[in-house]
This record gives sequence, C-alpha cells and structure tokens, in this order.
Amino acid sequence: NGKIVVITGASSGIGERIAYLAAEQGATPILLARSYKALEEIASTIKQRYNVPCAYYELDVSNTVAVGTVFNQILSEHKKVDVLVNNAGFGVFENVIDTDLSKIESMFDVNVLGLVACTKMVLPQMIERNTGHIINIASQAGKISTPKSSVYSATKHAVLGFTNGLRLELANSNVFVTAVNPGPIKTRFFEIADESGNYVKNVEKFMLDPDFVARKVVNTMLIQKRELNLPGWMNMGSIFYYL
Ligand code: NJP
Repeated sequence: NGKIVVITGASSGIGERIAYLAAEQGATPILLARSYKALEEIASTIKQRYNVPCAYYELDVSNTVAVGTVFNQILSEHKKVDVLVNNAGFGVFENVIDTDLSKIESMFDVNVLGLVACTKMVLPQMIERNTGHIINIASQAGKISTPKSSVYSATKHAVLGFTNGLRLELANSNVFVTAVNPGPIKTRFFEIADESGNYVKNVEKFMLDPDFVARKVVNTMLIQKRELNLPGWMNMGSIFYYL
C-alpha cells in the first residue's frame, strides 16, 4: 500500500509487532526508539521477510528538540508521513508516596509530552494533504484509575483527553485520530511497571497477546473513510484491580 507509517517505541512489544504487520500489508515502516541496535535488527528482518523499505532512527521522545530534528529528517527523506503510531510509553506501578518525582516527570514526558510533540511534527503536512491518521496507544488505565498506577493512569487519561480534543479539531478533515485502550498485554512493559511480579501473577491468564493488539491497530490504519465509531476509540481486554 506504500503508506509511510511512523511507529514510536518500535524496538519491542506492540510497536515491534505493529511494524511487522504494517510491512506485511505493504506499508513502509519507520521505526523509532532509543535502542538503536534493536531497531537495526527489526528493520533488517522486515526488509528480508516482507520485501518493503524500512527505515529507523534513534529517538528519545521525551527530548523534544530531538523529536523536531528526527521528524524533520523523516519528512525530508520520505516526503510524507501517512500514519503516526504514538506507541512509546512506560509505567511504574507504585503507590504515589513511594514514587520519586523524577519517575513521575519522566512518565509525563514520555507518555504525554513526547506523544504531543511527535503529533505536532506530522500534523501540518497531514492537514495540508488532507489525509493521515494519528493512532495513540492509550490504555484502559486512561479510563479508570487503579491503586498503584495513579500517575501512569493520569498520563493515559491525558492521552485520551488530547486524542478526543484533536479529533474534534480535525472533524471536518480527512485526518483521523484514534485512541487504542488495551488491557494488560504480554510485553516487556511489566519488567519496569511491576518489579515485584505481583500484578503479572494476578492478571497473567487474562493478558492480551501483543499480536492481537497490533493487528487491531494495523486494521485501523487501513480504514479510508470515517466509519461507525471508527476511527475514534477502540477498547480491548479489561481493567484489573489486583495490585
Ligand atoms: O511495552 P514495551 P509495550 N523514547 O516495554 C519505547 C501501552 N500499554 O509494547 O526506547 C522513545 O515492550 C521502548 O523503546 P526503547 C504502554 O503504555 C501497554 O507493552 O528502545 N521510546 C519500547 O520500544 C505503551 O504506551 C500495556 O526502550 C521509548 C516501547 O516504548 C505501549 O502500550 C497495556 C521511550 C515500550 O515497549 C507500548 O508498550 C496498556 C522513550 N523515552 C497500554 N521509553 C501492557 N503492556 O500491558 C520507552 O493498556 N520507549
């Protein structure tokens, strides 16, 4: 399909799976993350397996200056961005009283400000071309809060608020904005989020497969016109309280 699909947080988990599945559909994935070596390997697999171009750039989305530089480079090298998947993110599941302010700042910097900064870089050319799709990976935690994830949950509430507002701003255009709200997914996410392993132990049997989530995201990318409820929001799995 030749679409240029930029994916943040493409070095593992859902982002990596989205890259493979987008390539399978004939898109050109552009991979962003801090782990350059991992991106290099994923890009090489994509080119061999799916015979599509694939580029990758090292980027910490919380560095807004770097976001500007890397997206300008992408736009100059690839001429356009058809789809932006704002997927980079992390959580720390701790009571607020035990959480360092630096970790709290970092969650907001990556999950919220980074996402907004990346969005701002692709919007002008999407509006100008009157086509494009911004897909924000939010969470069920963006709809309901649970103990020990107050701050993570606050960041995902912010993502949902931003997504809904931006969608209204673009309501008369052909630029779509979607939020994806998954429940717990089997990824590396919990190595940081849940050091004790207690949360994972409780929800393991309900966890979503990253491929399942990635497939929903890639199917959403392929939508060409506004359909019932889509692109809008998408819920998957449920929310758990066993912290
Ligand atoms: O987790 P993981 P997921 N700058 O850890 C990147 C949301 N979610 O796939 O930079 C740039 O495998 C990191 O790359 P690297 C979750 O909130 C998850 O599950 O190389 N990139 C890696 O590629 C998140 O928004 C669950 O370390 C940064 C990627 O982000 C999204 O799903 C449930 C970065 C994280 O991959 C993907 O998470 C839910 C930075 N500063 C929502 N920091 C779940 N797993 O249960 C991190 O509802 N990354």
